[in-house]
Amino acid sequence: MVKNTSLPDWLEMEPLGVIEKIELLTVRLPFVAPFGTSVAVWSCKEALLVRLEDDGIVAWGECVADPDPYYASETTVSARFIIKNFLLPELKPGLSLAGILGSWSRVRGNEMAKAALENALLDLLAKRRGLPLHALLGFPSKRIMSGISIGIQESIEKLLEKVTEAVASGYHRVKMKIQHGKDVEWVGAVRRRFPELALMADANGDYALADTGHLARLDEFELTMIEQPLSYHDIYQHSLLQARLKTPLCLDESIHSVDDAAAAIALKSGRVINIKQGRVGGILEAVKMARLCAASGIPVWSGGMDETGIGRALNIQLQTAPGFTLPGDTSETSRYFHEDIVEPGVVLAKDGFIEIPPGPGSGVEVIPERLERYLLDREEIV
Ligand code: OSB
Ligand code: MG
Repeated sequence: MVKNTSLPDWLEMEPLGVIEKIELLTVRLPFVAPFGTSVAVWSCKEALLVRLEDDGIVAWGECVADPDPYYASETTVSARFIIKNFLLPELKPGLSLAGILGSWSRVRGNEMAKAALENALLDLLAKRRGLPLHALLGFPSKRIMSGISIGIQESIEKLLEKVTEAVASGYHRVKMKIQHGKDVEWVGAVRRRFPELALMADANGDYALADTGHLARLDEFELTMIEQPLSYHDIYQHSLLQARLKTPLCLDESIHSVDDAAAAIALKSGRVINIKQGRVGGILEAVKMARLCAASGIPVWSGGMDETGIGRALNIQLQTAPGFTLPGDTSETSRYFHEDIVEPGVVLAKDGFIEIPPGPGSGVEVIPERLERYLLDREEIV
């Protein structure tokens, strides 16, 4: 029988038991600098958090949805509605995690809502055993490669400044956001200044197939990849574009499940996949996707959604899974926030790697006074 999850067998069978307390919280943390993309400019991170408490253990999940539907169709409010009304009612104490995930399969889409609650359940299961999440999943600890995603800048000079800083910090690759009017010339300027840099561009769906000739002008800059050049929900047209470009394409927005990844691989829609566990329905689906991609010769990396320290810690744990062979969008905490709600924050070693925190579960702890400072609302469900 094909297993339904990537969990070790013993964990797949074990009943979850009663969870004493379940809360949904919303936080809003100001960014150090606004983050611009072709679809939106965000000046703060507003996130829905799931907090579970049981037998003295506190576990957390973070929903990657924004308050707006500009990156994805889900929002903080839609995710809260789905979690409260359709996901939490399935948390029956006699069910194992695999059983709970199975019962959620009836809920179509809403991957970000599912991931948030799955994150918290995995954190709880790991903490009950005193294990870091990667160990619970059966993956040895390792040092994690780092990458940085630089938002759209006002000028090429400002962009070169940002890239210079990133290179000095030791990031293993730099991603720059592009959009119509800020693409070929801007990428060219960065490439001329940094001829050897592992550089990629992310368009967040700003182009159409009719722009093929224009996008082909990026080929001369030897980018490691171009991320989601075409529509947020397209897989097929990317295959037509990929056939015309030398540069590898990478899908982000349009991949929501292992089946989507399989379609993209079969169609040759790209040569790389950005796996955001929050976008694909959680860490277990992400692990399965990475495994399928590895078996198909498609390298993957962990994307980010400018998460608070909770989500970033989960993304770090995920990157111990087989298949994550490229640097992800996991950057230092100080680049996003003056103050984050967790400790320890993410800091790069001199060689640009990130160490996995040794603590149980996600490895980070929420600091109550800081949570309070950035809290918008807190609702006790159980
Ligand atoms: O397209 O990868 C993206 C942030 C928010 C929404 C979409 C994207 C991003 C990033 C930043 O590129 C990733 C990060 O630093 O967490
Ligand atoms: Mg992207």
